[in-house]
Amino acid sequence: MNTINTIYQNVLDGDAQGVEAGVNQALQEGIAADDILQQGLILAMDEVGKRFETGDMYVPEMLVAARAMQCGLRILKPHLVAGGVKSNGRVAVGTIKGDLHDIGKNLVVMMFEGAGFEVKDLGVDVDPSAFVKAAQEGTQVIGMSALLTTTMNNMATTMEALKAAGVRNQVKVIIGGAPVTTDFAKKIGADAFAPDAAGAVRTIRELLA
Ligand code: B1M
Repeated sequence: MNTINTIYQNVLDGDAQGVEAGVNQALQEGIAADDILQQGLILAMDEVGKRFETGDMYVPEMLVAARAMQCGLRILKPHLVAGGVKSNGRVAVGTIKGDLHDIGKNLVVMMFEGAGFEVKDLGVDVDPSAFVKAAQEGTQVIGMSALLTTTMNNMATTMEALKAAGVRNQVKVIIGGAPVTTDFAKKIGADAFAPDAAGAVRTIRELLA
């Protein structure tokens, strides 16, 4: 089994130490950090999702797999974040109210930092008022992440809160997460949707240009 496959398998098994060892070994072998991320860690989480859907995996195993993935991400972070020196803009990112999924949001935060943005990570289960506060404090871009069809509508609630507070026109809003689409972004009046973390960086550069 090659090192990427070992990492993939260790995420599925929830073997955090195995994932750390695999990621370190892959880096030593000169495998690009982005390949380790996409082909090892992210692919494994996709498989975890599929197994959850078919009832072959349950929430506790999903959580253990997610923790193992996060251990790998921590090692990859300095390799993905290519030392941005000057700030390209101020961004506040959070997972929407009611939603605790943070792996994708953390990746987006990392990529923004790597692209030289000053990032305020608002965490998970973020109340609309916290996004409003970030806008009032001068952030230029609000980033919202949602992984659940039951929570994505809280993005619309947050858009309303930004409007009600009179700060909607001071910020650009970008949204993402598995159930979110360009059409949904248009529907709720967000400025953009990005399908992944790299796309999110490209998109906010365009929005701020
Ligand atoms: Co949950 N979960 N989960 N879960 N979980 C999903 C999302 C699900 C699709 C699984 C499934 O059924 N196949 C399903 C949602 C179904 C639906 O809504 N239609 C689901 C469910 C049902 C649930 C619970 C309700 C389960 C339960 O309790 N019965 C529960 C909800 C808890 C809550 O949030 N209130 C729950 C809980 C959990 C865990 C806690 C166990 C764990 C999360 C741990 C954590 O995040 N710290 C977990 C996990 C791990 C998953 C899956 C397996 C993996 C998610 C993930 O991290 N993917 C997931 C299935 C799946 O997605 N395949 C699933 C990897 C990550 C890199 O991808 O987050 O999509 P993602 O981010 C991507 C893009 O979407 C994008 O960039 C990233 C990649 O570059 N992106 C953005 C994300 N945010 C962005 C923001 C942007 C731009 C791009 O701009 C700001």
